[in-house]
Amino acid sequence: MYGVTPPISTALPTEQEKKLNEALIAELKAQGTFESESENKKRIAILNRLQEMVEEFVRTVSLKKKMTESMAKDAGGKIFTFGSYRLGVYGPGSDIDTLVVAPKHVTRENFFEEFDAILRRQPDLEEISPVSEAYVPIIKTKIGGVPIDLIFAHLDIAQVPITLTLKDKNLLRNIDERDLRSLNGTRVTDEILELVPRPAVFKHALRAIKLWAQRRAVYANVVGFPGGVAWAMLVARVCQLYPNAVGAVILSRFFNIYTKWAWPQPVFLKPIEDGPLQVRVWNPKIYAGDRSHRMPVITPAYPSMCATHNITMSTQKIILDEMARAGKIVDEIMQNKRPWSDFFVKHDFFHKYKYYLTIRASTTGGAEQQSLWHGLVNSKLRHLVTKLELLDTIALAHPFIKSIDKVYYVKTDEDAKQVVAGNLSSVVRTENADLETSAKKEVKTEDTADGLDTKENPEEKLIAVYTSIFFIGLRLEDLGGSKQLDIQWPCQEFTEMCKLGPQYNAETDIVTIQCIKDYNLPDDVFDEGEERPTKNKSKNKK
Ligand code: 3AT
Ligand code: MN
Ligand code: MN
Repeated sequence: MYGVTPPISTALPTEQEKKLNEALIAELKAQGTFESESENKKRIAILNRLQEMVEEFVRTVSLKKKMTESMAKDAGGKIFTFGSYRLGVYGPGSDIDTLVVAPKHVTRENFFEEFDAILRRQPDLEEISPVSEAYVPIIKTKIGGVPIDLIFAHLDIAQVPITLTLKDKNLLRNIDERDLRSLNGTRVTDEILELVPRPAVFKHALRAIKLWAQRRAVYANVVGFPGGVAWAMLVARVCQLYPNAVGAVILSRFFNIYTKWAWPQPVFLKPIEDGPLQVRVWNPKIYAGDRSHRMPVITPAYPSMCATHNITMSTQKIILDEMARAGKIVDEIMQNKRPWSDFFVKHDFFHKYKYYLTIRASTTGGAEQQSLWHGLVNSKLRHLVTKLELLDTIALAHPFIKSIDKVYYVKTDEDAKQVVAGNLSSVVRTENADLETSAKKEVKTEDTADGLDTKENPEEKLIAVYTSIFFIGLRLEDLGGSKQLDIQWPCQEFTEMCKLGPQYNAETDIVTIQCIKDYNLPDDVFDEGEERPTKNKSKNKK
């Protein structure tokens, strides 16, 4: 038996179900979610190289610490993966999330010095950006065209043999919190894969759920929707309940189960385990915070945590509405009345509401600062949502999962102030800002060494103003037109909260909030040829 209850059905798939499943996989391929065989091979080759680099790293550090050559070699070192690569649901744009595990005597400082140096010696290194002070310290790189996230943990053991697994929770003894956090991703994904009856079925179903959730804009842990790990566990639980079903059947059961689920009853993949550490394990009987989780989905590896603690009243409602909608569509697909492509149709967020809050985070501090400032404001959005939910004028506050990121070039400080205030008339040039990579171009290619100074360009004298706009759709309570919408208090609290973040720079950063009507949404949120909301149509909305 897989999971905490017996299966609901052990039925084998019918011919009809097998056909529908093949159609589903064909649609996933047509949608471009799979990677080509040659790209796949490239990832495997890079992982093999990373394993060799880690062995070299551990050996070098060991020798520096006066170990003999043979002891240094036996010290070992091993890479593990987590994230979408480990779960087998990665696509052409995915990174490889990699954990480097080393023995006790190899430290995190060694990782950011010695291992960083080994990476920089790779001839096909394209980008590298170490962030040693992060909550989970990380080196973000790109090697041979493949983005790779590298995190580090050292264990309280003298050797890390290639046969080591991270299953044993006693390995968590005598390590610090950063090690613990770094190990968690791999330990959780490894367990999920062990707890599903047929990993191949799980991967197809999860690939479909992931694409659906992204298209419907309900995939984003930071703003209050399930993230990759939570969606994976939700799919895994359904796989446990239907151990012999194919992916298409898992999907149809998925929506049926979770729209009827008795939330806040938690979703578990196995009973919660106790362990050897003084750390908090999810437990609503003890912790009031855990009792407030609306749709708890609990990670299986010790120490168990809730992967969905960010879900709010509004996002829960949105998730359940989307699930109900998807359930109807999948039912009709299963009856051969519709194609799978209907299931993956894009969201209609920018057509759904009459009022939208636009939250504009700007900086004159450059791309790197905007990357930090954007991240900070983004991480506080769900708090704005919960504050809005408290108002009796607001029925629902719907955060959108993406922002519009631009960089505006202007001539003077005064013009920059205008842009920050939303007046774009003095803008000389506009670009889309790629915050993921623009800050991370710390590369050592041949042309950067002398290239930077030779690029004398009159445009370099312009001032860059980075601006990200976040959106929250508002559904108002029907109060018979008696009450005015007053959102001043939540907005003020929110901006103050943003300014308390350590990433905020009072000299360069600003956040402003506006409430606009749907027909005033910026053009950028609509696809080419997409019909815009108009004043007339707006009247009929709430
Ligand atoms: P992609 O296919 O890479 O887009 P993914 O699910 O692998 O999807 P990520 O690479 O962003 O997504 O994240 C992989 C895991 O890393 C998920 C989560 O456990 C962890 N993670 C990601 N971002 C953070 C973060 N800011 N802080 C802590 N952990 C994170
Ligand atoms: Mn990833
Ligand atoms: Mn990643």
